[in-house]
Amino acid sequence: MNNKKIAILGAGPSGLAQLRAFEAARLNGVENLPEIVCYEKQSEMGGMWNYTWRTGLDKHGEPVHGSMYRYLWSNGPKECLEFADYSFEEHFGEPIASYPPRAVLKDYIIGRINKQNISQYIKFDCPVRWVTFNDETKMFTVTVMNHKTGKQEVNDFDYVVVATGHFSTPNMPYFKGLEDFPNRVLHAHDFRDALEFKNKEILLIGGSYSAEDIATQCYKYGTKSITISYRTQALGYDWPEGISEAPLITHFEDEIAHFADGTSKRFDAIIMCTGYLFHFPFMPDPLRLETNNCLYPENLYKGVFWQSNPQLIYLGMQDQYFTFNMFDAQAWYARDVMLGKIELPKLDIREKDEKIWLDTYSKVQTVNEEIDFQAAYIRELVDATDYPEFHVEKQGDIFKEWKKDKKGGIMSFREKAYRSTLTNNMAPELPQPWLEILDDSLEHFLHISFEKETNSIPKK
Ligand code: FAD
Ligand code: NA7
Repeated sequence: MNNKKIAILGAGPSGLAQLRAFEAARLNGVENLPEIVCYEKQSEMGGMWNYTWRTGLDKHGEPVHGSMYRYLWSNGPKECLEFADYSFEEHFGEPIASYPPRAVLKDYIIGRINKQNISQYIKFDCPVRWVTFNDETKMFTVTVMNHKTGKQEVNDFDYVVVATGHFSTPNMPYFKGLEDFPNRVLHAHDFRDALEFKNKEILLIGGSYSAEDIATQCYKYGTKSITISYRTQALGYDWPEGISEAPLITHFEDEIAHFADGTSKRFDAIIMCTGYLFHFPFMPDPLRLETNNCLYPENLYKGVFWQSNPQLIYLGMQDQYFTFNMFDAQAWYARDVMLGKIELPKLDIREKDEKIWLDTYSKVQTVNEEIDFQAAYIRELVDATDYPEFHVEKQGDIFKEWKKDKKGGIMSFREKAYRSTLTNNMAPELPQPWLEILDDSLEHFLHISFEKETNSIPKK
């Protein structure tokens, strides 16, 4: 051991990336690795991909982290989130379709971790309660509630890696008259099963990924009518009959919603698809990241190191085109800093670097420019470490195709197939139209994916 101690907060894809990065160093013969503890508030790893039927509070009375719903499918091509050190083909034995359901992606995330016995570092059922930094000892003190023992634990660390995600605490706006709306009002965070809304007329408020995904999913499972109310811009897809868009709500009167264009409609339920708050209740003000959902949060050098104290690292805090491979790129870079392989420059240089990125970001206007911006950010990180090459720019091109494919058919874009930038193999097409695949379990997905060619589910 090099006597350094590292606390990783959260065992979702970002926290697991950090654990995997250190494991990769160990397998490459790096000695004197630091002592690592990962605190996870849930009883399982996988973060957001760990589906839960619970809403509100969990079995320990902690806020439920999960925002994912039962029939969720990947909203972007899997070719753009593939781990560079563990391809989908390596995990499943054969190429699979480009848009897998939730359970398939979770299986893939966990597969990389299980192969290497990384879970030994994770302390489950341990929500982090409070973090402080001592300016004299230059150490953090982390207090966690260990629900397994029923006792609080307090430990000191040289580095703290915050990987607790930012799509969990609902942003819940108020609209006049809402308190008198007699039917169900919920946030996307608490949406679980589209069948709850079968034959109902529902209102979705918000104009981004959650709204479009919950709309298409509810349509798939038999919701009678879906109205999407947007604040800034309509999603503008060629919606099937039964889905429509309206400008923002002005007020509610009993069951009736009134919209800014003077129209009105009665609803059985309202789902707020209004995004999430960055919420770090365990962080004191001087260490707490405050940002909105954007591609380059302020006060982070290289998008990860807390400027005024780079012993504090935030992973995965960007809005995300790229996900798993971006978290890996960040984690490998952070690892090399913690191992002393990369030396951080002084504060003024770090701030200049951040300013250059923020200036570039301020000029970004189109979706394609956003994709290029995030790809360039990842490129810089990847080039500084031994994280394997994964052709992030080519993946950016796939994202640009994805945008076009969604415009071409919001109910069918998941039937498109792309080429892996790792294996160079083409994904097979989804064997049935997405709208017809109601069973999205891992078993069913693998069965319909492989039965044509092999008549069997391949061994993992
Ligand atoms: P998370 O996955 O949120 O994990 C954070 C972890 O930290 C959790 O395990 C949580 O329990 C733990 N934690 C939180 N607070 C504490 C605490 N105080 N103490 C200890 N542990 C704590 N991405 C895609 O690539 N494709 C998709 O199709 C996609 N769909 C999505 C759909 C929805 C509805 C949502 C909400 C997100 C979606 N995402 C998708 C983005 C998703 O957030 C990322 O894929 C990924 O899960 C982010 O990883 P993370 O580790 O940063 O955060
Ligand atoms: P996003 O992408 O952060 O979008 C939030 C949306 O909510 C956005 O369209 C906002 O409108 C809208 N919003 C926020 N506040 C309001 C109010 N007060 N009134 C009306 N509309 C509002 O969150 P999502 O949940 O869609 O997606 C987050 C992740 O989950 C994403 O990565 C997916 O993978 C799943 P705006 O455009 O700002 O006017």
